[in-house]
Amino acid sequence: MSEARIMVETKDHVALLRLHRPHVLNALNQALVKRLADLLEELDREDGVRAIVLTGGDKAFAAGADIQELAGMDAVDFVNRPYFADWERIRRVAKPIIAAVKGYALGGGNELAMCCDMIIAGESAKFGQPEINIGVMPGAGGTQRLTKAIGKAKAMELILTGRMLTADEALAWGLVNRVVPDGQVEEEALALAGEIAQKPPIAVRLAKQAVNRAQELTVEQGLQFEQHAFYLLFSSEDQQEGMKAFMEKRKPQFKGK
Ligand code: CO8
Repeated sequence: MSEARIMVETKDHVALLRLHRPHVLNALNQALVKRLADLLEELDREDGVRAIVLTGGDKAFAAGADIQELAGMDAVDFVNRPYFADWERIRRVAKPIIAAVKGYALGGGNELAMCCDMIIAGESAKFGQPEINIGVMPGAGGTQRLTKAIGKAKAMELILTGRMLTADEALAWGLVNRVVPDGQVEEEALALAGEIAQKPPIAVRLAKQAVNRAQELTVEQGLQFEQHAFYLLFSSEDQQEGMKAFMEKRKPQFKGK
């Protein structure tokens, strides 16, 4: 079996990516993260794809960075490779990505779920940043994204104790969009992606970017980004079609132009 196995299926404008390293609970080695970044960039360029679902296995979405691989690295390796470049590529994907999480989403696995735009959790899902237990700390965005998602006090508790959140706790703390029985996680995520895939693709992409700016910029800068993105949409055919269809009381036909 290839060390960087990810299955891809595309249907009705939605791509489903499935991480597959079950013997190590989908531990994220560099080859797997690179393959994921390659695939996401490819799908980002494909006109037929409008939304993406990322999932793992039944026991684990991903149990974190591959500790076997990490154990053999030193600080200079991280700089020279560079270890986090593929994570940056994932962060820049313009199309919406929904994580469908069953089982463990730990360390880099939770960070990967948080790189996605929404999270659908199965009842078995367990989220955490247990790096502290192996002598390190989150390195792929955990201290930043978890804090933005659930607030300082709760993020501090999870990161400093390494304890895991159940799916229901993750829902109550605002980390995930909804919790469904495990057997329905993929279906639910695909349905949400399918709903988004019906919307005008350029507006979806710009709206995703604008929401992400809310996490990164001042309100002043974020509002400026939003306004410019809003103006830009008035040069799209889909804006004309959307408004015309509303006035003609019919369903719009969006083309991504
Ligand atoms: N890396 C490598 N192998 C792993 C990992 C991992 N993260 N997690 C599980 N495995 C392997 C186990 O070694 C085991 O292999 P084997 O069968 O050969 O012994 C197999 O997967 C099954 O695991 P367990 O037998 O341990 O299964 P259990 O059901 O008993 O326990 C747990 C499941 C609780 C998930 C347990 O496996 C565990 O604690 N895993 C490690 C979780 C962890 O510490 N994650 C954080 C890693 S550090 C990190 O993510 C840093 C992030 C910053 C950089 C991000 C870059 C990707």
